[in-house]
Amino acid sequence: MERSLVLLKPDCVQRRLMGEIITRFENKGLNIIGMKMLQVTPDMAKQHYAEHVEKPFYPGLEAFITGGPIVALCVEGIDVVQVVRDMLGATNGRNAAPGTVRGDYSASRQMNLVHASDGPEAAEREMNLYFDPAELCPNEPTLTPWLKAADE
Ligand code: 3AN
Repeated sequence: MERSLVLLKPDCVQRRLMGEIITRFENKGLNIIGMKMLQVTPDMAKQHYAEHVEKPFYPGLEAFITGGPIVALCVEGIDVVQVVRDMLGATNGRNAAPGTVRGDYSASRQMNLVHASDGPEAAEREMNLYFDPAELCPNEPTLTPWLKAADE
C-alpha cells in the first residue's frame, strides 16, 4: 500500500472543481485518509517547489500557489503515486490526454488544477510538509473485498 500527496490548487478551488476531482479519486477506488483546506505560505511554496526555486518561472509559480486556498489530500492505494499521476495527465493541460483531469478541465501549464507527488520519496517529503501524522485517519474500507482481490 502506498500514499500520495495531492493538492487541489487555487485554480481548482476558485473554479468550484473540488468535488468533481475528489469524486474521480473516490470512483477509482482510492482511499482518502487525510484532507484539509489551507493557504500555502511563501515559505511552504519554496519547500514544496525546491527543485524550481532558482528557475525564472518560480516567482509566478509562487504567486499562483499562494494566491488562494488549496485542499491537501493524502490518498492511499496500491501503486497510488503512478495511478494518480496517470489520472491527472501531462503537466500542461494543453498536452494532457482527454479523459485525464487536466485533459478534461485545463488548457494551461500553470493553471493545471491539481498537484500529485511524482514518486514515493517525494510523497513522503510532501506529506510531512502538509500533514502532521495525527491529522491522517488511516482506515480499511469495508468495501475493500469488492475493490481488489485478496492477493493484489
Ligand atoms: P507536475 O506538477 O506535473 O509535477 P512540475 O513539478 O514539473 O509538474 O512543475 C510544477 C509546476 O511548475 C507546474 N504545475 C507549472 O505550473 C510550473 N512549471 C513547470 N515547468 C514550467 C516552465 N517551463 N515554465 C513555467 N512554469 C513551469
